[in-house]
Amino acid sequence: MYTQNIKTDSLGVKALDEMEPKERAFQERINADDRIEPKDWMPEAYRKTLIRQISQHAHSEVVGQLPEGNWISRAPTLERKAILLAKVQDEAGHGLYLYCAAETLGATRDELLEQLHAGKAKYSSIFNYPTLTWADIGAIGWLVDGAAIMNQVPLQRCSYGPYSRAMIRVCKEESFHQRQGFDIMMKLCAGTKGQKAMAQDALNRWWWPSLMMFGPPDGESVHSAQSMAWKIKLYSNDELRQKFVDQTVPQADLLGIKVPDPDLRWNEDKGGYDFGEIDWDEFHRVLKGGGPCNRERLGARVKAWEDGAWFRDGLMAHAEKKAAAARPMAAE
Ligand code: BYC
Repeated sequence: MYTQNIKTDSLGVKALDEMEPKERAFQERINADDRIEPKDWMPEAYRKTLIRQISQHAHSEVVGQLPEGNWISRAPTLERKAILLAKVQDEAGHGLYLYCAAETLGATRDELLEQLHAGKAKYSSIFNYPTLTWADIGAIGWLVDGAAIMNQVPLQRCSYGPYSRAMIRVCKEESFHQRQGFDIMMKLCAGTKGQKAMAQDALNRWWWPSLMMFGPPDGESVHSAQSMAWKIKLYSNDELRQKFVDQTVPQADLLGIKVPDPDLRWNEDKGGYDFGEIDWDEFHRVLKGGGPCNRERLGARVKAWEDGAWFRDGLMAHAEKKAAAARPMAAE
């Protein structure tokens, strides 16, 4: 058990010399960049933090299929349709790897999905915004997948083995996704005046929600200090957000469209962009279920689960039949 009056650093993380031997040995492995594997001893809070983050990540991948799925039947060409179909299918695969990674920590898929369907588990705020035009599919690939990569590349080196390995494949696929999004934006920006205006409108609507994907500012991020000490997170929310802005603004310049932020300017001293205040009230509203599409997204997932009951039942019945056939016949 933890002792009272534990010595912590300024961010509230327990110091090594205050830890019990098991926990200290664990932290020393983390400090030495060792990977933690499912059967290794781990503090209960580490396990819980990972289940929370990995399952939220898995839910985000699955719910993330919905805004883009909306455009599969309306993609402008057969080629765009095939590419979008493959991308949306990739997201289902990402959800699968991530649910499997969460299962290695002792959570069951049913209980994780139950939390999502009951509205208790979060998924990324970004997927509660509507996809109104084809340009939104470009903006999602460019900005949303771009932000996802910025966040997930470091996760390939996180301390939990199954999560870090899942991220390697996910990041490869996300890179392709980002390119397809940027390609859509390039085509639109090189097109008619109306097409370029559509691209600008999509950037206007997706820019700020994309910055919110990185989570609350560091000062308000309740999990960051401990998650960084455990090397679940290798960079803070604000650090990754800054990297994303610095990477993305020149891409908007190349496209010839304007980031919707009057306060955006290059800061020579810090070697990065200064940018305007994010509307954190909007972020919290979306997290609490008050975004434009929260009800629709959750409703679609619950319906998919209910509609799939016959299929799950069929699989179980088939598995039971096979298992029964494999059992030695009872002596008569
Ligand atoms: N949306 O202490 P903090 C994708 C929550 S998939 C909703 O900073 P943490 C893609 C946070 O969960 C994108 N909730 O938390 C898919 C916490 O709430 P709880 C998903 C958010 O965990 C398909 C509270 O706010 N990526 O890109 O240290 C197609 C306090 O925050 C958000 C991942 O999941 C948000 N934006 O840091 C295309 C990556 N931000 O749990 C693309 C893995 C914060 O205490 N996750 N919250 O109730 C992470 O890296 C971290 O969990 C976060 C948050 C940076 C997101």
